[in-house]
Amino acid sequence: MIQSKPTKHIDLIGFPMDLGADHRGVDMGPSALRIAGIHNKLTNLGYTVSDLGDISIRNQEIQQIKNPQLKYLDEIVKTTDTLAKKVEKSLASDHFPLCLGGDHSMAIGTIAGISSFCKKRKIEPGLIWIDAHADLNTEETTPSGNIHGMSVAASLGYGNNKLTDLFGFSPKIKPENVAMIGLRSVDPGERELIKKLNLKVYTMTDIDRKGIGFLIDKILKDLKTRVQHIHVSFDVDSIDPVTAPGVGTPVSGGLSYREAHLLMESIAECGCMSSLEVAEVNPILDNKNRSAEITAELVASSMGLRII
Ligand SMILES: [Mn+2]
Repeated sequence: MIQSKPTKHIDLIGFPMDLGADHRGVDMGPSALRIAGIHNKLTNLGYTVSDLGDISIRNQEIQQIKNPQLKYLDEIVKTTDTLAKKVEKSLASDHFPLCLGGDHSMAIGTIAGISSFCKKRKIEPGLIWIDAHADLNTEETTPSGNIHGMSVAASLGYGNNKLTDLFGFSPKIKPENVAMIGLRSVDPGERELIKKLNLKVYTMTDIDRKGIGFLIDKILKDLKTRVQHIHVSFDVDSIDPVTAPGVGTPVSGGLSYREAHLLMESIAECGCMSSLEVAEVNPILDNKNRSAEITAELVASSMGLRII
């Protein structure tokens, strides 16, 4: 059974990272989310919120790509390690870490911090990955060399050991404790890993057929029986770009506004989420900060905001 529940104290941790992605601008995501009022939306729900500020990340202009299959590897390893330590410290203080991205390479750090926390307490972590993409590439399979497409693979122990071995252990999470939902753009190498590890993957086709409410309830019910910490990693590109255009890598055919809310409301109802991250808000591609505002609303839904 779940032991850890969302606490009343939320730590906001900004991760202004765009080294893991091709489209520039996601480094402004944390700022856009703050401007969208994420802090107030959470205090209005009764939480105490501490904004721990942004993790310092060196920008692209003062760095070089050493390995085109693993772009900006060193800086990503260094900064995700810093993030991991902050996340672990937040959890150890019985706070709820809410990480604001930044590209999705952030998850390598978030999940490492959670996993280290769980390991010390001898509890099992679980992951709900909400994304248009699987982020299951490695340096061998990546079509782009962008590390934001490798986060889940690294957490499962696949890929370059600098990415898999944060805190000196790997894997960070077991494949049976991962569920992915919203997928609609999967590379050949990722497909192979999904099959090899028998990952629980729910694509947009599954959502069309069975409904988001049914699927998320099924995922939560399954995870609750086997893990004691559920982390939700929300890539804003899971939402349809017609609704949320300001994302790092837009893909047509995503979640509608209401599907995204029902998904987050169902997670709140479960009362079993122990950490959350939102990734890939890109203000440069956005329309007057609309995508960040939608994301802030979805975060509020996942933390308990109700219509009535
Ligand atoms: Mn992603």
